[in-house]
Amino acid sequence: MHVDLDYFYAQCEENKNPDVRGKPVVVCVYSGRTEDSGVVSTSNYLARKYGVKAGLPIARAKKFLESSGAIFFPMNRPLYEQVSERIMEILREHADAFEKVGIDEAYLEVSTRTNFKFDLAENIADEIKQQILTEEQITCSIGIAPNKLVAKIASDERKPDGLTMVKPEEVHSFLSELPASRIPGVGKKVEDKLRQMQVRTIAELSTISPPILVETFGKNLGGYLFRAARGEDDEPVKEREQPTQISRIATLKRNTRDLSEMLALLNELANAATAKLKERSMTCKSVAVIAILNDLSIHTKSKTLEQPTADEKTIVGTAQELMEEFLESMPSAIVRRIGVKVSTLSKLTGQTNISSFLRV
Ligand code: DCP
Ligand code: CA
Ligand code: CA
Repeated sequence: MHVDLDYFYAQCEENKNPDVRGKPVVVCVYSGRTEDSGVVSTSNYLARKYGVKAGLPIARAKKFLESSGAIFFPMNRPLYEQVSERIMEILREHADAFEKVGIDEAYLEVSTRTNFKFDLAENIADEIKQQILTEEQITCSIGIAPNKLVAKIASDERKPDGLTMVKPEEVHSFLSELPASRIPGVGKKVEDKLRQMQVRTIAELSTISPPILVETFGKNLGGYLFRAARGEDDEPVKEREQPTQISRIATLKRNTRDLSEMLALLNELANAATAKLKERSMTCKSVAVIAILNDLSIHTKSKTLEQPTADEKTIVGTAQELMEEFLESMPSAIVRRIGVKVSTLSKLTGQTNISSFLRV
């Protein structure tokens, strides 16, 4: 099963700002250079009717939507991450194995719990849609198929609020009429090349011989296209482990034991580790610095924080403190490379429910 949330960022904004319902909604990534510079991140389906979609320059979107009453929002990533996190927890409960593949989509293995019965999978999909709608007021589209590839294509078939089931005996007919561009990974470039080969549909793609595909697209992509055109895919749904630590290491401009010479790089590394932490919606409870000396020996010094954090100031400040202590403790150390590591990680959201406490 592949689940993809509909016009996700824009739907989050609609829920947060109920007044905008019924109007075109556009979520923008402002670059900050001029008032309207930047691009559209996504838009609701009403705005799409005006031709406004991801990647369009904001100025053009404004033109397309002139006097439509459209509302423009700056991207509010933390909000979307929180909503996503809660929805992923719902999805996880319905799967034998669960693989999140982006902020708004995931694969669910449901073979065992349905005993390979597609009708039971359809019931699960209905339940999921209902539960996400009730708990988060978000609609999604779901594809059910014998493998990940076809499920992904199917989830895109009836958007928004779609449910498309493709049973094994239907894979061939389902795919054949679709444009080749519906195959994940077939972007503009591949599509152009295929068009030069008179290939528009997946059925047409399936008539191209493997040697020609490999010659045109290389071994990997060519082989993938050959199998994809036949709906073949045997990738398992992979549970992704949460990382237990995040570290960033770099080499100093020159060897030194002068903290002031290290500060700029140290701060940069601490900021980079913090950014990664935030990207994963996580907090850390320990911070460490790593020092690799001119004799290549490796030293670390760490500190446990009073409470979990993802705050730059705290992490940068702690890293500086630790490096200072390290240098004092090793009066002869000449440092070549430095690093910052954050560990004892936990999820920022979902922490308030009892089950996540019990899991620790
Ligand atoms: N996104 C983005 N820039 C892009 C594509 C996507 O910022 N070029 C963000 C905004 C989307 C989110 O990722 O809301 C999910 O991307 P999707 O491609 O799944 O698009 P939507 O969920 O917005 O729309 P759809 O209903 O077509 O799935
Ligand atoms: Ca989506
Ligand atoms: Ca998506």
